[in-house]
Amino acid sequence: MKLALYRYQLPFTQPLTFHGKVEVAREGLLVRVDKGWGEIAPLPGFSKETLAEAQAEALACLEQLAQGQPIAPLLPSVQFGLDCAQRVWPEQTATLPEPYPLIQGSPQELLKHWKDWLHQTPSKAKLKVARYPMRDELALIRLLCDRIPTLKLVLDANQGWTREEAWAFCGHLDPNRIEYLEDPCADFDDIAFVANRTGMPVAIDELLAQGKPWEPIPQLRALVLKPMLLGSLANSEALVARARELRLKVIVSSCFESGVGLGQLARLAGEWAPDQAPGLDTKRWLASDLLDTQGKPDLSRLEPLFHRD
Ligand code: OSB
Ligand code: MG
Repeated sequence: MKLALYRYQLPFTQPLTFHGKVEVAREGLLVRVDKGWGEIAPLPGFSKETLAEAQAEALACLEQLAQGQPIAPLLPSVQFGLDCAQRVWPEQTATLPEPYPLIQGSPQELLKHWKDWLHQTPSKAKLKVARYPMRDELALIRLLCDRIPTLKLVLDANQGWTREEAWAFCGHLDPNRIEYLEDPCADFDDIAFVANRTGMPVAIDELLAQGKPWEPIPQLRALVLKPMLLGSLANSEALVARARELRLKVIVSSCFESGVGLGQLARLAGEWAPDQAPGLDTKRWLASDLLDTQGKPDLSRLEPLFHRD
């Protein structure tokens, strides 16, 4: 059995902030099991494990596989990467809707340059909120909604507000122009309170990765699934099944993976949510990729850590 582990580093096109941590490059691992590849890339600020911890566990798993032993990794990114590498992937059938644009930048910059982002007038675009003064963020949202009457916004607060702040913010918005607001607060009780008082459609993302409790409420529109944070594919699939039961949308979302992980996330989205545009526009923020012209990982861009033929 061919086994290998590689490390990569891909610069961002500009520094990005993840829960207050500024990062200039994405670092992660690619794992190979026979002909299968997987990506193991904990996201600083979002994953509970560090890359060093993931690397140590991935190496231990490969040693066990090399000896013909079964593996049971505990870290979500390692579970995800090894599950992908060992998965039997079905033929790709669905053609997915185009990923919606992921807009980043300060309201000041975006108030000037929003046209650069939205010249192709997508039906949906995602904007981060709870980062700058509320007045500035609201002014930007108002401008975008005024200028592009067909646009619906996905807002993501990344759990950045208290109940009162979220309530105040949502009170200034027209819920009809918001596709949904992701993670306004850290706890579901607060999210439910705000959704109920303001009629704002909401979605949960980080709450799922944190394993916190939630329940269906009328304003809950979507489960946003980040498989890199959720771990085993079985864990993500259980959430897909729950979403179907509750008639919630499923949005497969990335954690700034390389082309290897993004390709697999697109295929998972094709299986789990073929009618939903996935959240894979993170690609735009990576200055280069790991894939060669045939779409295979280019070994010259990878640092080998483990190899067994
Ligand atoms: O805020 O949902 C987020 C990527 C990495 C970490 C956090 C987030 C994201 C994304 C991915 O927004 C893109 C998307 O979901 O549209
Ligand atoms: Mg989110």
